[in-house]
Amino acid sequence: MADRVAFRTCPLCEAGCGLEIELTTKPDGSEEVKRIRGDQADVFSAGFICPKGSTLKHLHEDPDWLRQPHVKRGGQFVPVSWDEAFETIAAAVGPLMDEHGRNAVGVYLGNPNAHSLGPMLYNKGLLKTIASRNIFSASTVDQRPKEVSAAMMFGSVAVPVPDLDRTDYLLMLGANPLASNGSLCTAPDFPGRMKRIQERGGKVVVVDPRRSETAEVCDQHIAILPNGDAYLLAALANVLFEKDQVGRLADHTLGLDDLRTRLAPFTPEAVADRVGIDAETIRTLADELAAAPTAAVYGRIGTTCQEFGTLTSVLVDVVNLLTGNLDRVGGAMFSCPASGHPTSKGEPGTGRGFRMGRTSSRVSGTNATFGEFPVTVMPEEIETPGEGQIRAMVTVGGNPVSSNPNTVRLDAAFASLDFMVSVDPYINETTRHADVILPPPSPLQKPHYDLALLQFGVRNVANYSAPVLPLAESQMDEGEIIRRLTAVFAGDAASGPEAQAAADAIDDFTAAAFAGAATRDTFSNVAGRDATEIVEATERTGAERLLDIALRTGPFGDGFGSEDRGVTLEQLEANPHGVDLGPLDEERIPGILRTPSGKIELLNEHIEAELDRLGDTMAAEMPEMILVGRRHVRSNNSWMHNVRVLTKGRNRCTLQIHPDDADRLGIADGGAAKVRSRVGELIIDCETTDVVRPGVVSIPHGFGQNGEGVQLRVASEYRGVNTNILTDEYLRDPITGNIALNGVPVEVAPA
Ligand SMILES: Nc1nc2c(c(=O)[nH]1)N[C@H]1C(S)=C(S)[C@@H](COP(=O)(O)OP(=O)(O)OC[C@H]3O[C@@H](n4cnc5c(=O)[nH]c(N)nc54)[C@H](O)[C@@H]3O)O[C@H]1N2
Ligand SMILES: Nc1nc2c(c(=O)[nH]1)N[C@H]1C(S)=C(S)[C@@H](COP(=O)(O)OP(=O)(O)OC[C@H]3O[C@@H](n4cnc5c(=O)[nH]c(N)nc54)[C@H](O)[C@@H]3O)O[C@H]1N2
Ligand code: SF4
Ligand SMILES: [Mo]
Repeated sequence: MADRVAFRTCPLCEAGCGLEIELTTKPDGSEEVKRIRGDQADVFSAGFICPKGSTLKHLHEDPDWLRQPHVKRGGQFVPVSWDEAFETIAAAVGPLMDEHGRNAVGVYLGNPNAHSLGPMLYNKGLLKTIASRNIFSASTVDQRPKEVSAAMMFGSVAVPVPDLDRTDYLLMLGANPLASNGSLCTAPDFPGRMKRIQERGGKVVVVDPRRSETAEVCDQHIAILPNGDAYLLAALANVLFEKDQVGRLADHTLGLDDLRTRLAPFTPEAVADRVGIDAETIRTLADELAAAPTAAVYGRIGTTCQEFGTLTSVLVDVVNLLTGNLDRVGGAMFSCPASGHPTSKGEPGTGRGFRMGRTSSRVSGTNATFGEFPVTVMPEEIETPGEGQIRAMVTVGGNPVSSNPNTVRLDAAFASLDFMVSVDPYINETTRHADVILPPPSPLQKPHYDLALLQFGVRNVANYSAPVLPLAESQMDEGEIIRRLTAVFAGDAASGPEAQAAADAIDDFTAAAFAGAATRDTFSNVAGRDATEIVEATERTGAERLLDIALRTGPFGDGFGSEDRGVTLEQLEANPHGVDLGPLDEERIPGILRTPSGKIELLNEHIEAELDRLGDTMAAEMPEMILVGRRHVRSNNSWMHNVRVLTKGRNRCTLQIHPDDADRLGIADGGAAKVRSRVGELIIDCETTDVVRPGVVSIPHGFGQNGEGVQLRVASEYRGVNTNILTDEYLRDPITGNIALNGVPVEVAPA
């Protein structure tokens, strides 16, 4: 019997499932987690959970999860106090920045930042204080093309999501939600939502070079050649233009006729060879999309992490527009997050739109997008001497040496740094290079609100989780870690009461900035009010205070008394299963558009150049073998292989290869293959299977935690290799510099 039951949103992936956590009290009065299940009463996930969700207990109890700061002395990590850790950082970065300037410090913000309330709220201040131009994040190994596409078309990072619960037809490209549980589309129980499309008579079509787990359960799988999506979507648009179904949005769109002309060469017949799909199938697909009562096109990693990432992302929404399904129930819609929307300020036509090229990187002149350089230039910026060379790195919740391309080169670059600090719980491929590690508490010890991911919700919901378990004496709240680190970079005290006071001042400053921004927003429910009064009206501190301000001044908020009722943090605390704010609204356009024209902008110089390139490469010869990635439901990027209940069983880090290719190359099922790309080579176990199309091989990422100095007892035993030994940092989406992790030319031979 449980002594207490707590409810919490799972922070591990974008689905954000509600968890029911049973705890018992031990004789010493402390609590222990007994069991974790899906929370049946959760307003969004209704009991759904994947195998990872129940492992928060294992993460919390993992002996390799650091529970106090560590500093490297004589090549060994030793535990130290927080004050000592921050003093060590201050002693190194102060002189380093004095001598070499602020650009000598590089920052990498990794994936878990999007799932952690403290960093989400305080990282901005940290970056501003470090004031370096060398900022990198997981966004350019993942989604930057989608963000830039939205910024180009809609004027802000308002990414349309498929209205899964009401659509009649879902066309999904390069996504495998049965493994990933969905991305840039927050939909707990994505598999169940897909199934219900089928149950109500709808159709689900999956476009993927691999017959993925999702393809297995869909109505039609189309095995495309890697990187073929832009051609396919261009051909679909080409056919759809003839059907004239844009409807209401035609008046709110700029460049429709020009785009029609530009897409004219991309007929289904013209692209068929390049995409590996016959013209008839493409035409039928276009006809079905046009005929379905409602339809949504959705593209993910297989479409963003490839050479035509931004163009493909634009074309996904062009097809949604051409079928009349953009911004319409059952189509591709815009979420309205309770914490405020990126487009909430200003009026249509008042935005600056997407502009490129204001900053370019020192070594290769690569463009920054949204104030960040793509990770693809990180190695050259660390290696190349001269003014502005990166000599120190700060990583927060990231494992780039595992997750970024050409990992061998990046590993050597990290090893050459003068100084490195990591906010991270583990000693892994990346943090082994750190001089100081500042570990966050476990997910069960943190407050949670999905500030980032609810921007992509297929429903509007709000769900706050208080920490389930208290911090140990030796631990520090993650928001506090970021504030203390910020104080160090600001040159404030690194230890003692003065350091605490500096961190508190940063908190107050951030709260004032949040409230100030809300009162200056003409559309806000607190417009024109006094910001100080708003800060004082919340009786909280830290992340909870910022969250309370964001929620109460957001589109569903109580406006600190301006509205009779509305979302507040207090209300969310009283509703541990979340608050449902309803399905997404249609006809948000033109209201949410922030492009300079106030319209959906379809073309610009970047997209035009990409369309030219698309035409130029249509007949290009394909490499003999092409590498793509995949995920497994029991793993999570590079960091959950230390949980034994997830990694047990057969080796999942295999090269999937078609039997015809295996025969031709002399590779036996279960045998080993040597895979080589422009940048590296590795040896891997083979799995001969017709799930991949001939000419395509697939390797999952996030494996290979067996390097020297890695302190992950379970993960290091795993028989895996890192596929990013093969991925090539110079294979990029040209607009964003985002890495093309999919579509890497490789040679495969028996090992
Ligand atoms: N080949 C290939 N490579 C890929 C991909 C692919 O499909 N193929 N996918 C890419 C994608 S989509 C992404 S998003 C990136 C992700 O790559 P990264 O941004 O590097 O993120 P993770 O691999 O998730 O690593 C997470 C790090 O954060 C630490 N961590 C875990 N929890 C917390 C926490 O609560 N707080 C803090 N501070 N740290 C924490 C972990 O110990 C680990 O070091 O990988 C990319 N790499
Ligand atoms: N279990 C688990 N869940 C996760 C993660 C994890 O590591 N493990 N990572 C999380 C993160 S950070 C993210 S970003 C999401 C990603 O979520 P998804 O985008 O769903 O990612 P994947 O499951 O890798 O599915 C991508 C699919 O694209 C296909 N593909 C590859 N190249 C191409 C191509 O050129 N065209 C087309 N059409 N398809 C192609 C691959 O074969 C693969 O099936 O998952 C999140 N959820
Ligand atoms: S799908 Fe799994 S990992 Fe993702 S939020 Fe739900 S339980 Fe957590
Ligand atoms: Mo990701």
